[in-house]
Amino acid sequence: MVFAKEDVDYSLYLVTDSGMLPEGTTLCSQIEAGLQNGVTLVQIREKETDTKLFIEEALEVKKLCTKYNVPLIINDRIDVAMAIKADGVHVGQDDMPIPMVRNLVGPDMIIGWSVGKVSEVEQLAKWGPQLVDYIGIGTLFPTQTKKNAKKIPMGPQGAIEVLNALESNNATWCKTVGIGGLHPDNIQRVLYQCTSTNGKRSLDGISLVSDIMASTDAAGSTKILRALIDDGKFKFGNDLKIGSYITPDVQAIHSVLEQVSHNRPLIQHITNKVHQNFGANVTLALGSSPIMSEIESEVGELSRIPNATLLLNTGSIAPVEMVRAAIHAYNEAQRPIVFDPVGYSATTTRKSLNDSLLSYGQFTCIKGNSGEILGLSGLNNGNMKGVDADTSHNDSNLLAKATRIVAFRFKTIAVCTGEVDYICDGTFGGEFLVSQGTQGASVDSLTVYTVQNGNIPIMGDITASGCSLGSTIASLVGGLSPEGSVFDAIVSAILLYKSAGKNASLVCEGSGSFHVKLIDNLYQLFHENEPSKWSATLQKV
Ligand code: 3NM
Ligand code: MG
Repeated sequence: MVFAKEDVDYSLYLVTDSGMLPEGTTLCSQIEAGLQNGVTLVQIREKETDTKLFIEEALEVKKLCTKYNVPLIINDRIDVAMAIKADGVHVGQDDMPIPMVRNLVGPDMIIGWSVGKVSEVEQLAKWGPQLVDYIGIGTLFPTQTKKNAKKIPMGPQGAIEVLNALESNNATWCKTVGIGGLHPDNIQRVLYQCTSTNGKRSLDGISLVSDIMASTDAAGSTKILRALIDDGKFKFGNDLKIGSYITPDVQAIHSVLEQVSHNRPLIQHITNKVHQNFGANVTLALGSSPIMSEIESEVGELSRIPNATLLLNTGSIAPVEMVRAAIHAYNEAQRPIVFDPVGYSATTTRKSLNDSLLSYGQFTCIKGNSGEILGLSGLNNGNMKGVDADTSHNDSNLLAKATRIVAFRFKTIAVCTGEVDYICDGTFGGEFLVSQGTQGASVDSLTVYTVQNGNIPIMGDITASGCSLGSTIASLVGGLSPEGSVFDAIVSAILLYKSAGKNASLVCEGSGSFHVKLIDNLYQLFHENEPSKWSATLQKV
């Protein structure tokens, strides 16, 4: 036993599989490439290897690990781990029960356990600090690596529930790594999103197989992973400043509109049929270019156009593969995505569709009506009739709380719309710290702002008025220059929309002309750019 348990670095944990080695490489050459470039922990996981060969290989790997001062863990084979004096063992839910493992290996060996459920966390907490040292939380995303996988991918939401369970059961000693389908395109957002709600912990690292083991350039692949973990920042929005936490003043709003006029962003709408025409006109009124594209093969090109922004509204959903490709492309291009989970929790179909899309990316802004935000927050699951805004949700404390929860959970700027709109920035500037959560800043510590302009009931008498606030937010966020503040842009969009809505309601003759007047007023307020004259007001809750 070389390693004191508290000195183990879980940040980049390589699990082996000699079944996927590229030609010209060996188990040891791939592991050494990893060790030379930032792997901090190694697990030999060889399901098909006979015992004698397993031991020979394990001894070779042990030499390498010793050379690079990295602990070695053996999967499942407690006998092998003891025989070669490995630093630890890793067992799954269907392997030997943990108390028996501890009896066999003694107090000093590291024991890891594969965990996917809250009940398993409760169990390890009952056992106390002497038994499980760390858990592999998975399966996070679909993976080809684990044959006959029994577990359904849990996404970041599932990992957060496990982290919360560790905190609520006081299992403070237990370290965590995420596993399953982790690759350079998702590890930063996983590390960023997966924090406990009390702000005290995030994953201690990521664990993966194929990204290194199956790589034709294991050294290069490891370097990329290492840099992403150490970077500590999920970059999206092309260096747009996220989370200024500053209440925008008239000057800031004026500047947002100027930037949009100058940059003329392209707003790709993937949206419901009812909203398409209205949303395109709203976008044009705000000096931006709409493109209503649902073509999978062009999302990459579109996302790389300067100031491209995606509005994703799930009211009538495009093919799921197409939508995922779009989320991936805009995240990859570091361009903003505004997500509108239409009818979230109105039906189980919509809930699972939205949940699945939410697990596939990072969103700059999540905007929903009170029913949707309450559903997303988990505060009133399923209590929603249809997709329209439900005006019965008017408990302001509850809505502010739901908005905070959504902002924190998705590390996004959450907007809850209704007679009063609630806005909360849960982005923490896009930064993450392995192990440290949000450095103690909890969901309750987030500031909520409201935008009000009295009741405008006629807003509810036209279709897609909520969806078009999404278009407005997307235009103002998308039009920012690199030094612009996303939070300011979102607040500006809501103030603009509510002011235009009020003006339109005062001069219209009914819902038909309200529709037209709303576009007129958005156009006029945007082009005259005198936010001091706007009637909507912003307040801190
Ligand atoms: N355990 P890759 S998923 C070994 O869910 C293993 O417990 C899992 O491989 C779990 O990084 C997994 O190639 C395979 O996706 C991870
Ligand atoms: Mg096992």
